[in-house]
Formats: sequence, structure tokens, C-alpha cells
Amino acid sequence: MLRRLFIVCMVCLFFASFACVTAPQEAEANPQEEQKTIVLGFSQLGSESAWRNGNSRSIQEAAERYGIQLMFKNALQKQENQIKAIRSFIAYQVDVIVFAPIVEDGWDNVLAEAKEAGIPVLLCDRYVNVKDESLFAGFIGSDFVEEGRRAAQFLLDRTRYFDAPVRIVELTGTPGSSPMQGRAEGFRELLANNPKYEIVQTISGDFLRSKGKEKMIELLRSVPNIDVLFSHNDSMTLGAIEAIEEAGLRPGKDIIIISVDGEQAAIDAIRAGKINCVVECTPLMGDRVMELAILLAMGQPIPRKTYNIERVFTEYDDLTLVGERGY
Ligand code: GZL
Repeated sequence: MLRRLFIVCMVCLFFASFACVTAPQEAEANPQEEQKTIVLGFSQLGSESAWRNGNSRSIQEAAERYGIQLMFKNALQKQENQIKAIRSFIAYQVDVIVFAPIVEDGWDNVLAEAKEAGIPVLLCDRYVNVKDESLFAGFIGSDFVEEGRRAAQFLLDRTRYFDAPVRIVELTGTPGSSPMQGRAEGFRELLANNPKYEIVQTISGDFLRSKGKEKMIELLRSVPNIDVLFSHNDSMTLGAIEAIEEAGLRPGKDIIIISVDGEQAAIDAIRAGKINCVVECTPLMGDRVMELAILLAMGQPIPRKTYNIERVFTEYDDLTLVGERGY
């Protein structure tokens, strides 16, 4: 029996060697055969922040590096534009659809159309809330709940010796978006059992610098004795800092400021003593998006969730070690 098995293996090896010998000739026989280029449809939600613009650049530059044909559509903050873009990708029969959903709800129908068309979908940056999670192949981005926890942990450490109450105001991101919901949840989770901390007012700045300033002016007028600002992104934080200074207060000293993202201007503001902590949320995930998209185009499975590796920047760090942020 063993002898027969040995012979079978040798025969297979023999024919395999011919295959190896003929393969290059076969390849030369079809020099005209085009290497198929992957076509990727990307729906970007808008241009609301330095983070978003950095994310768009990262996607576009990575597609170039990976030789992927990119159809890039900017929805200018409107979900209906993202749905139209996804439908156009389906009509064009792209190989893969990637999108950053502006909010979590409202995607079931268009994702069912993509599934019907046999086009895999990768979520980039933000998550969706759909009945059937088979409508998308996976997600790459940040753990927003963990980002909220990291913000709260800094606050607990920074105000350990503060007397009660520590009065907090919160500038939140786009209502219904996964970063807004996750950051708020994680922040509250760590403060829940500590009555010293009061979230006195929470108001949406929609991730926009202009709205961050506008809402901080309102908070300064309506909320007495603010001790802490927790802001869901650096753009709103930078707007809020303007409002705090125009009110004659010192950001980072009279009001402790905790932000999220890690854009260059925010790191510079820590160095200037105007922000106390920035929880990193990187937009620079283009290469990893392309690698996942190539696997999907090849019909390969990908992880359901791929998280970016991120850190926390604080006023206690040696920020001379932090290079150019790239966004
Ligand atoms: C987070 C991302 C958020 C950023 C904001 O992954 O979706 O949107 O925190 C951006 O700066 O506008």
C-alpha cells in the first residue's frame, strides 16, 4: 500500500514539474493578457475636518501605491449622496465598495443592492447599524468606546485631587454617528461610579470648528464654573479654544481640555499649554484599506473588525518625540 502511495506521489511530482516547465512558456504565449486592475468605489462622507481630509488623502495616495483604480466620491455631509454614490458603484460593477458612513442608520436597502450585485462592502472609519450584518464584509477604523474611556481615564488622573464637584461640558460629534455614540459611551462608563464628576451640559458641534466655537460661546454664557471640556474632535476643540480665550479665560488652565483625533494643530496646542490631552484617532489607514480591498476582490475573507493602533498625547509627554502628524 505504501509503495503504491509513493508511486502516485512521484507521478504527481513528475507532471507538476512539466507544469512548472510549461508555465513560463504559457505566460509568454499570452503577453497581451492584461493584469486585471481592481476597481474600488469609495464614498467619503465629506470634508468637515482636518481628520477627514487626511483620511481622503490617505485613501487616494494608497490606491495609487497599490495600483488600484479608485472611483472617489465626496458626499459633502449628506447621507443621500453616499447612497447615490454606492448605487453608481453598483451600476459600474466595481470590484469592491468601501465607504465611511456618516451615520449608523439607513443603509439596509442600498447594502442589500450591493449584496444582490455580488459586490463586497468594506466599512472604513465608521460603523453601520443594519439588521443583517452579512451586508458588509468587515470594518476598519477605531474603537470609539475605548477612545471615550481613555479620555475619562486622563480626566480621573488629572483631577484626582480636585474637590467635588468637577463640572464637565461636552461638545459631541455628528448625532447618530458611531464616533459620537462610542466616545460618549466610553467617557460615561469610567465616570459612572464617581459622583464627583458631573456632565453638566452636552451639545453637538457636528465635528465642525465653527460650530465648536459657536456652541462653546453658548456654554460659557449658560453654564457657571466650567472645570472641564470634553470635545469629540480637534476641530471643535480649536473653535472652543477661541471662544474660551475671547471670554478672558485660559484654555488648558482655567478649563481642562480633553480632545480626540491628534491633528497637527491639536498637538501644537498641547505644546502651547492650551489642550491637556488628545486621544489619538488616526485617519491614516489607506494602505490597510487597500490590502483588505484586494483580499475582497480576490474573494478572500477578511476580519470582521480591524482596529487601528492608537495612543494618547498629554501635557506630561515629551512631544518633541512626536513627528509631523500628516493631518
Ligand atoms: C473618527 C472620525 C471623526 C473624527 C472627526 O473616526 O469619523 O470624523 O474624529 C471626523 O474629526 O470629522
